[in-house]
Amino acid sequence: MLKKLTLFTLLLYCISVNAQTYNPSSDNLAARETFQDMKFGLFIHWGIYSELGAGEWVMHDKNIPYNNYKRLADFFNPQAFNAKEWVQFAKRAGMKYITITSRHHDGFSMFGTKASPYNIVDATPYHKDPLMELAQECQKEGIELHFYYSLLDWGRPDYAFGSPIVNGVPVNGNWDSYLKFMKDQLTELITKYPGVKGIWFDGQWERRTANWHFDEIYGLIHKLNPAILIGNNHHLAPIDGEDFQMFEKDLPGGNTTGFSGESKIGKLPLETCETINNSWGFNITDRSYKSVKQIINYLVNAAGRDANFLLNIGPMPNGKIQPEFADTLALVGNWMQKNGESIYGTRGNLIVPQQWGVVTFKNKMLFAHVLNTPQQPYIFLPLVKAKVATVALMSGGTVLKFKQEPEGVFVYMDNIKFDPLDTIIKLETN
Ligand code: FHN
Repeated sequence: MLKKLTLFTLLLYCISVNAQTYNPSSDNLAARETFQDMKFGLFIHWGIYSELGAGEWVMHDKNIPYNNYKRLADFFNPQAFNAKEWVQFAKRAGMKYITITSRHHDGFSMFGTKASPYNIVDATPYHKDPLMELAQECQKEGIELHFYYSLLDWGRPDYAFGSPIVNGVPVNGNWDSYLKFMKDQLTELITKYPGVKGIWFDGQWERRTANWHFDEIYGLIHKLNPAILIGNNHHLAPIDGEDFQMFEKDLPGGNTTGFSGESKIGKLPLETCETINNSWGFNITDRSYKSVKQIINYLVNAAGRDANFLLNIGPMPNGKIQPEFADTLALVGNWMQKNGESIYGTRGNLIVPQQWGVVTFKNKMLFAHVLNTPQQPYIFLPLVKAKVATVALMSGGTVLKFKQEPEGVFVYMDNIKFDPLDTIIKLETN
């Protein structure tokens, strides 16, 4: 009997260890709301790889040996970097937060760190910490700062890239040493840099079967600052300890790029990231610039699905942002200035995306974003329960005819001049 009881207690213990153990603090829950309100952020991939103008995977793709690649640090000297200009660039575009690579898969730290000499302050002629300048400037200008942090490292011997994994541990290298290194760096990023609000992990997918000790890593972050939002680009459903869920190059629910095959939409705030051309890091031959219309379309579609949009640029190695990006984003910013009411602070997923577009809402106001010409002379919003009082075009205020039925609302679109970017209709409910 005693033996049975002990086994039962052990079983209960195992269940409780594996069950949800993370209880987000009230500050963390408030930070999630703020995060969802912001809707539009700037993703920045910038590192010594930018010098080669061939994207952030260049070391891997061109098979550059680590010791040769490391030479890039000797002449990384971004004299034209100006944190003020980057923050103003984001603000001008209508973005409310910045997520920047603190360390990418090449393992080079773009911040001053005591955990490795392979960092921008100690290993380059620049000798300054751009992330500190950015953090201070973001704080001054009311822009949230999040750090991208790579779990994968192509060069560190303790990571031992390519090592087989047995029983959750890489056979080669020194897993404990690597985990400690990451914890030391994360501690620096969270305690030294003012106003950091989020950590964006990436690279778990390289070692799917390894035990990453996320319970310890997430636990440490939340111990240092319970309000920090943790997200992990593992392309799976969120795991215990995470605060938001991200999607790469696809709207939540989509899988055009093959990243999200196993991803299930969870209950956390959502974010989707996409590139302004086809590259994350600076790519000198990539001219596939997305148009203003494509960017607005993606942003609106993300908001309608209740997700933030994190739009990526890869600044040049001198620290400047190429003019093509600046021109496009200034126009996106103009649009946001005019139409931001229908995006910022709204939530989505009120109704499923329709052929004509999506709906966002805030308090008693619904915003129908007509992105595609409707197939009928009206749009239909299924299952709107609240009583609709007025319906009007957001731009100009023209009042529109509508009919509310138990199955939803019909808004008549006769004689409407459609806006090729987005025709926004405001429905005020009681
Ligand atoms: O390999 C990275 C890639 O370089 C880039 O950082 C993107 C951003 O979402 N994430 C990884 C691919 O999933």
